[in-house]
Parts: sequence; structure tokens; C-alpha cells
Amino acid sequence: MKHDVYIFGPAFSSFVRSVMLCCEEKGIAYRHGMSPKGQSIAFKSPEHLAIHPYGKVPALLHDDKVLFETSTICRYLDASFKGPALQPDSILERAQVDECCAEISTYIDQALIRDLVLEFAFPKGPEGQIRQDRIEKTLPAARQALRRLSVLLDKHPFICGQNYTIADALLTPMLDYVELLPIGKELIGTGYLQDYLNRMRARPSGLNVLSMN
Ligand SMILES: N[C@@H](CCC(=O)N[C@@H](CS)C(=O)NCC(=O)O)C(=O)O
Repeated sequence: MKHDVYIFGPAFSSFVRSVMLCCEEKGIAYRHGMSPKGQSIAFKSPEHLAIHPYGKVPALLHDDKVLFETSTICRYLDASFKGPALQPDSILERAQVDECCAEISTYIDQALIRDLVLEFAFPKGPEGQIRQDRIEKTLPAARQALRRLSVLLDKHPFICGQNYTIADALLTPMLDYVELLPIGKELIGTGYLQDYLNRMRARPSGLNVLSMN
């Protein structure tokens, strides 16, 4: 298979990072950014909407194929390229990884990234200030999401058990950003979730993609 993989989207996007992590874990050569053919494509422009009908990122451009939705892209890359498998073989275990991916990219993403991290990253209060009242309102859901992740992790090395899967690639950019918030260390705590994040950051894929580096 030709290795002409382009991940469309800025590298600061958590979901773009998830696709980058999958490529790194599988050893797939890739490029990324907003300029698949040299010229920059503006966010929400007709060219962007031609690649992603909802004007979001990431999208995958692979030779003449275009795909959107992060989990879908990651499953496609896993099936198309050699390298370590990022999904189990067993039907049930694969469904459990899919379930975990859906949970992370919907409920967990909403609580941790959309409602919390983005309020710090792009503050919308008067004169660009962080809306402290919004943060206070979102914290209970963020704490609940993190408790749920601790339950899922259950002292396994990876979020779905014994092996690195697409679910880890989805989750670690989110946790990485949360931990960098002023309240991040307190939120993540000093237990197994922090230990998991440290181990994911220390992998070659984490060293190349996650923000601590
Ligand atoms: N369900 C989509 C979500 C993609 C998504 O929300 N991407 C964010 C960046 S992390 C985005 O494009 N935000 C810009 C916007 O919503 O306008 C996926 O899994 O790929």
C-alpha cells in the first residue's frame, strides 16, 4: 500500500493527535496540517466542507480516498497497514474497544475537552477572560468523567486491557490537555490515572505527539 497518508487538521486538535498517535504506533509515514496540496485550506471554507461535510477535523486523505470521524479513520488505518494491531481479534473484545472509543469521543470528550479545556484555551468572558462560573459548573461532570476512566482503567496497563488500542489513542490527548490546566494535576490526581498518562506520554508515539514535549 502506498504511504500517502495526510491527516487534515491542526496538530493542536486532540482528535487530530489521536490519528497521529495511531500512525505512530503502527509505523505509518504521514503528513498533517491544513495544506494537503501545498495551499492552505481555511477552516469551514468550501474546500474544507468538501473534505469534511461538518467542517470539523480531522479528515484523512489517503491517495484518492477521503474519510472523516476519528474512530473510523483509526480503524481504517489499522486494517489497511501492517504494524502492531490496534484492535483485538475477538468479536466481543473488538466491540468493547469500539464501545470505549464511542464513549471517549462523545461523553468524555464533551466533559473534558469541549466544556472544560476549551474554556481555558479560548476564553469567551469579557475581555477574553476565562468564565470562572462556567468552569465551576462543568467541574462536577469533568470529575465524574475522570472517575469513570479510573473505573475503566482498573489498573490495566491500557484503557481496554492488556494492549494499546485505538481507545488509548483517543483518550491520551484529552488527558494530556486536562493535566496541563491550572487545575489539571488536582483533577487527574496522583493515582493510577496519572501513572497511565505518564506511561502513554513516555511511549515513542507519546513523545512525538503529546504536548508535554
Ligand atoms: N466526532 C468528530 C469530532 C471532531 C471534532 O469535534 N473536532 C474538533 C477539533 S478536536 C473540531 O473540528 N472543532 C472545530 C469546530 O467544531 O468547529 C470526530 O470524532 O472526528
